[in-house]
Amino acid sequence: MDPRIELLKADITTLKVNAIVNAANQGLLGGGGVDGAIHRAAGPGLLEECRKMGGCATGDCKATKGYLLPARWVFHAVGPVWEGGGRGEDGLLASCYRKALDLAGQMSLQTIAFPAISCGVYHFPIPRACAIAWKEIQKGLSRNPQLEKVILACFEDEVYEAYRRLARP
Ligand code: AR6
Repeated sequence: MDPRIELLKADITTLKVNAIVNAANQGLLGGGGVDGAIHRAAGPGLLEECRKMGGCATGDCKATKGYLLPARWVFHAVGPVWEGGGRGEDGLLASCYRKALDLAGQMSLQTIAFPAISCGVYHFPIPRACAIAWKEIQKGLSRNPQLEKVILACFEDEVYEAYRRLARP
């Protein structure tokens, strides 16, 4: 496993990294799950900035400041809703990770943390989502050598175990 990848059982809102990724929706106006937790921890400034963003397409990612979070930036990525796998879900999920990592590269960031995008309310099968994330992170790390750490914040044991299996040599 690339030593720059770290698996953590953690609430992503507590992490002191340059950017945390949010599993947002197209409206970017908050919601439940990790999105709700990020908005609560960041305070009202985040929603105010989000209102000016004009939403975000599925598979894309947009940056805001982190406000009261320990993280300086929030990258709002919109994962696909799982609809059985025949609607381009794999590619759209891969795109979220790719765009977030490349945005970190463009912004010269060193550390970024991801939740398991689409693995909650959007019902993407967890082992499949983790395999896609894993592959995109390896590729993103080789494209962006300034990245020093990518944290996979696992809120659920199932996500942590899926990554552990992928990390095994
Ligand atoms: N830290 C890290 N991971 C978390 C946290 C947390 N504080 N809270 C939940 N998770 P979800 P989605 C995990 O539902 O499936 C929202 O309403 C959670 O256990 O947050 O992409 C948005 O507004 C799961 O593994 O996101 C959208 O409408 C993962 O984060 C919609 O849900 C993602 O679960 C997006 O759905």
